[in-house]
Amino acid sequence: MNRSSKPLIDVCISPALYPQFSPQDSIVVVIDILRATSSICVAFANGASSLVPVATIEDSMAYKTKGFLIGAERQGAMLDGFDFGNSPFSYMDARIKNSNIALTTTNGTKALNIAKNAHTVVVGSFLNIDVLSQWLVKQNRNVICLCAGWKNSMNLEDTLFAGALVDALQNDFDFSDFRDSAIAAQQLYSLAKNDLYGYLDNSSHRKRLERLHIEDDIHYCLQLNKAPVVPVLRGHTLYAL
Ligand code: 3SL
Repeated sequence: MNRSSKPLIDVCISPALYPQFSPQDSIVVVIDILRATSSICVAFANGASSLVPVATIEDSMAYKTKGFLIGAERQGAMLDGFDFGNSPFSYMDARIKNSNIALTTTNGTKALNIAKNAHTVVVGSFLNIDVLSQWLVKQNRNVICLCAGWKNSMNLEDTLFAGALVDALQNDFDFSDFRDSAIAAQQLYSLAKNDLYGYLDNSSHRKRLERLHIEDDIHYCLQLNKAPVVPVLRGHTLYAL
């Protein structure tokens, strides 16, 4: 970014589109509302020391011998042999305080890994929206919201959060430019904001999670400011700012 110009905000609605972006001088906010980035915020709000987002089940398992707590989700479910799956409630466990965690999920940890080439990578969710937007305002740097989606498809809940963040930043942040995807996300959020849960009624991810009977997780992840921390990626590891 030219330092004399105003920052801009952009939204990448699917990891498949991320190669089109130039994140080297930007802050990338990685978003996986259901449920990876929501659960990561909960882990740090409950005192986790660090969390390594890893790509594979084997990578996560390998951290067990290093004294880490390990988490793994595939098809929405926790896997045998792991301490946690991907429910935000499991990251409220007493073991979380001062722990080091390795986590692999279908889309969220993958998005965190592909964002590594950015200037800065942070984790976004409705659970940390105010503290995150206040921190972003202070950085005065271009922002890219990277929606994890589902296996490279766009999904509603991640784009809605990107729209909520655009909305929050618009009030305080002296943006020169909102890219079309940011405008679209913000308009989607304005349609949904009075009833996020109802708006997502027909969404593919809510339907996918229905068989797991985790409606409480979905309700939890759509609340504002329940986990007011900003997880930031340093090297391969997330820490709370
Ligand atoms: O894909 C992911 O990273 C998960 O958040 C998906 S799920 O909510 O556990 O189904």
